[in-house]
Amino acid sequence: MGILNVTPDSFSDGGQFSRIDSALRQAEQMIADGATIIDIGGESTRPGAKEVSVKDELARVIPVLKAINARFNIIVSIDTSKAAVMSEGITYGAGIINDVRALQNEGCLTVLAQDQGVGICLMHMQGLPRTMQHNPHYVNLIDDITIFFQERILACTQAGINRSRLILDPGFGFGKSLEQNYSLLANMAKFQCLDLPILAGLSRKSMIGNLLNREINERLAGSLATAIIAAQQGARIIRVHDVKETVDALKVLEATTINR
Ligand code: 9MG
Repeated sequence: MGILNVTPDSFSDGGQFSRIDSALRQAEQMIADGATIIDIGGESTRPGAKEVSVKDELARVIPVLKAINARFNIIVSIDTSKAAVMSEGITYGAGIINDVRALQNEGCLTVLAQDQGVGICLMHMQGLPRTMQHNPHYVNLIDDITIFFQERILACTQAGINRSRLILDPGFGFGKSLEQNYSLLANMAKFQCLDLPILAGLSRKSMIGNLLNREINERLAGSLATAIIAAQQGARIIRVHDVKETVDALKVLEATTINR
C-alpha cells in the first residue's frame, strides 16, 4: 500500500490542477514501483495534528480519488474517520476505507453497512492524535489490542457488516511508547488468531527515528527492516512511502521463504 498524502503541505504549489496532477504522478510512480493499493488521506494523523473540516477533507480527497480511478486500474483506499467522507469515497469508487478510529465515529458503521463491497481497515489507537503519546499504558499490550479488535469486529458484524470485509491494524505509533511499538512488532503474529488480514504501517515513523536518531528523510533502512519483520510476522498489507525499495525487500523475503 503506497501512501499518497493530499494535505496542503504535501504540495509545493497551490491550485486544484497542480494538486491533482502531482497526485496522479505520484500514483503512477507507486504503481510502476509495485503498489497494488494507493492510500489517500486528507487529514494528518500525526501526534498534535489539527483537525480538518468535512468540507476541506472532501475537497482534498474526492477530486484525487476520481482522477486516479479514471486513469488507473488500482485499489484506492481512503484514510478517513468521517462518515461523510467515507460515503462520498464509496460513491466515487474507493475500494477500502482505512479508519485509524476503527469506525467509532458517529455514522461510520451505518455508512459501511450500506455498501457490502468495500474493504475496511480497523486500526487500534489508544487516545486521540493530539494526546496519544502522553504516557500510553496497557495492562497487557497484545491482549488489550486483541480485545479492542474483538470489540470492533463485533460492533461491525452487529451493524450488518460482513466479517470477510475487515482488515486489522495494530496502529504502530498510535498511543504506544517506543518499547511498546517494538514489542508489538515482535508479537504481531499473535493477531493471526483472529483470522483476518493484518495491515502494518511503520514507514518513516518516530519509532524508527527515535531508535536510530534519524530525521524523517533518513529512515529508509529502518523502514525496510520493519517492513520485513512485519511481513515475517504475517502482515499481508504494508503501508509505505518508499514503494520501490519495500517491494524489492519483500521480493527477497518471498524468494527466501519459497526456497526454504
Ligand atoms: C493514516 N495512517 C497513518 N499511519 C497509519 C497506520 O499505521 N495504519 C493505518 N491503517 N493508517 C495509518
